[in-house]
Amino acid sequence: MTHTAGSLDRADALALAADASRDPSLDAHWMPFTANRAFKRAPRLLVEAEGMHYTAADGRRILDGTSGLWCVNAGHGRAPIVRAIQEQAARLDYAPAFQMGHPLSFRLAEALAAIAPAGLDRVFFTNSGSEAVDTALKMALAYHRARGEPSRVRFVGRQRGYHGVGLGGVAVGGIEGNRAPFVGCLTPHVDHLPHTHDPARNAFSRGQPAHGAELADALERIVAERGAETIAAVIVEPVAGSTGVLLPPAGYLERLRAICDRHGLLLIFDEVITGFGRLAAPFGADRFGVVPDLMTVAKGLTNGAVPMGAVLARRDVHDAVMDAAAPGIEFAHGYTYSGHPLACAAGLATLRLYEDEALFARAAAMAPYWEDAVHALRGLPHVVDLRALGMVGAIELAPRDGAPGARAFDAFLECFHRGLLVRVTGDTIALSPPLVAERAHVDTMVDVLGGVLRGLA
Ligand code: PXG
Repeated sequence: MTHTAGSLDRADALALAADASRDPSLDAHWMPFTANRAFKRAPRLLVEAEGMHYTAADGRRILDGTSGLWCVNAGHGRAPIVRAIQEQAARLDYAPAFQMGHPLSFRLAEALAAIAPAGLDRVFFTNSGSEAVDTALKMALAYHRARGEPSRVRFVGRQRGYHGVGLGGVAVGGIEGNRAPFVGCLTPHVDHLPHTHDPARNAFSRGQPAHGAELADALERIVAERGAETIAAVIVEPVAGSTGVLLPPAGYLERLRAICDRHGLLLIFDEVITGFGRLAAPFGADRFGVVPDLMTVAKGLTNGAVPMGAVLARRDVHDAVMDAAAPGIEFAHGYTYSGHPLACAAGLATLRLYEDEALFARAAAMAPYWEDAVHALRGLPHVVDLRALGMVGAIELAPRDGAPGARAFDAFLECFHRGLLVRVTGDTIALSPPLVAERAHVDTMVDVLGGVLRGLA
């Protein structure tokens, strides 16, 4: 076989890129939600993970205070999940998702329905939280259309909501920085509830904040202005995660549920972060005793080991769409990798592990210790609020003059330097350790954070 010079170059380049003995070039990978230029000047690379720890490229052990990105709820490198993925990859790598099937997706749907809040027992698989959100929005439209109310095309989201990065999720999301660049092409049919973060009344609350249930009444005003017959659904995170761990005021979610029921709106809970034990209950819906009509999940569904998301639908929402459809495909939606065999294998092993190790109950048992540990940071420099619920925590700092977010980002860098991984969003440091964390891990997190806060400009 003869080679042209071009293909020799190509072979050399491929060999070079794959050569694990050399540091990779960082140029080609355009990184997500990352300050690419700064990162590539001073990269932070992780190369291994086990249990509660990462190993950085320079060999340092890093305590994982964030379950990766809120997803590795059972801790890293769990053997039953690893084995399930390996075995599935060897047995059936891929099966077409449309008009064909394989047994594992049905098993996983059944397992999810078994642990989900009562009534949410129809499951649509996606590959991410963003896809789950866009799927749920489409389902809401399909449901109303099926029931003879095609005029219900509007959505209600909430300020400071994060629902991923699909155009639907960005439209209902409430982060201006994410919306503004795309605003011209987003659905104009969206209103936003006010967010519930009210440090003036609720700073340093323990558990759910006492003040703010009345903020749900903004939904009544939107309904009055737009007309109930134009609104399909309301979407909120039970606890807003990405924008700083904003807890729902006592009574707030109940009130949203009641207003939705009064006006025939579907209530969507985006449980991409709050699902799978994060709030010391299986789902936020269980924690708060409010059941939505549609629920989006991802992240902890597979312990982060294979990408996967899902929408759980109330049975009658599913049935309405099925019953109204002409023969053939009932819901014109789906992904090549919906219910991917590797993701299903990982999901089944993950749900089993949560059950075998009673990790949601473990989170509930650790939560009071966790809450005390987070609140022990009160009084340290710059701390203006502390929030904790289940195994989530937030440390809100006063912003530096003229440089919002800079103080918390410095804290993140310094924590990493001292061997602790945290997340920052704005001037809030967010924590969400794996549910297998021991008290000693919690103590280390608070010790490191205390030291970092004391040294911060
Ligand atoms: N909904 C919610 C509530 C989320 O938190 C998504 C949807 C989108 O999921 P995907 O899988 O498409 O990313 C999310 C994702 C952070 C952080 O540290 C949060 C997310 C993702 C990355 C970082 O705040 N949430």
